[in-house]
Amino acid sequence: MKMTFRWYGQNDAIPLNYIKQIPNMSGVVTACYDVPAGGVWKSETLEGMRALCNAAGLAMEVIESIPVHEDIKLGKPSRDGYIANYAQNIRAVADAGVKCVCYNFMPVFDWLRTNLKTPNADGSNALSYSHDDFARLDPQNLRLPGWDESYSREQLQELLGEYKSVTRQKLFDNLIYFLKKVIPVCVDCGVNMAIHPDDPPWDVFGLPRIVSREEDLDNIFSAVPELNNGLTFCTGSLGAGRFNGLASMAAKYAKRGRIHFAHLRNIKYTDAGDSFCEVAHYSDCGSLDMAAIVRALVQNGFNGYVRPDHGRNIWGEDGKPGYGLYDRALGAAYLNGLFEAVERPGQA
Ligand SMILES: [Mn+2]
Repeated sequence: MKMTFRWYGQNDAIPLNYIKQIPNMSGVVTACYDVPAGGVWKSETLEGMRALCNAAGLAMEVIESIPVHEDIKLGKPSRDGYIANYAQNIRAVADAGVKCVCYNFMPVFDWLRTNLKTPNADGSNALSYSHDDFARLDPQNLRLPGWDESYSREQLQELLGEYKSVTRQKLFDNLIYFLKKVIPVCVDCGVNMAIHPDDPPWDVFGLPRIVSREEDLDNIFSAVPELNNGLTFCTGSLGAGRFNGLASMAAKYAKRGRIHFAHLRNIKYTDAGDSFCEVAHYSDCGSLDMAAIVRALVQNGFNGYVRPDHGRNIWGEDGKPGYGLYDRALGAAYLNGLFEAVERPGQA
């Protein structure tokens, strides 16, 4: 595997040389954060970012994300122009040495939590999702923690209205329409697309979500069979759905060559339903068997990019929610150990 770390560009409070100091760190996962969804990324910007990373001894081979414009998800006539821009961006990142593009196809909202700083007894804090708190949110007047308020209240209502006619089937068809246009570009320039599962993996506010469970993934891969059409295996996102068997899914999709990128983090179920909190990466801190997941990946041929996903805020750090330095660095060190134990089991 190739261990990587998310880097939010030059505005990131965590400098590249700190990232490089984490053992076994091979590269960063980044994006052109200042270009809105649907826009065109500039080659000069990408080359500048790559030069900074390389000067710090880090590769820039994974992009997270090139965002998909809502018109593509809605299947509006304007989608073809946005898909052309997307294809152009794939070629631009490939020219800058990128091998893997993570993206998602969640309508309107991507990840959702109800608290970004849930206090833990040990003085750390982390993100969490409470079923009851979520049920109290009013979609007519949303104030979501962490959501970047890219839309005004009116724009959001209009967008939610447009989605009223978009069924699960229609959203799926729109994803396949998009993939049938961009995957040939990826084949041509050697880039793997890695769809990120829905987070959490169920419909929200009546909006359909179609990348939540094994059946969804099977449908996406059979509709567009090229191996460049792959997955970001995000354990925290898939794992929030108790219906997902993570080790068996990791084994199945690794064996088929579909996992190009893995987001590894642990969560803990906090009620009998769908509430959870984010915890340290170590298996016993949460509900996911991280060792079994890593074993399933490696033993089935996974050799792609890995990053420690969300960490807690620890040691007094007040980091970007989920993206402080310390706990993600601990996560990377722990994951290095899990991988080394399976990749190099040594002599008996
Ligand atoms: Mn993830």
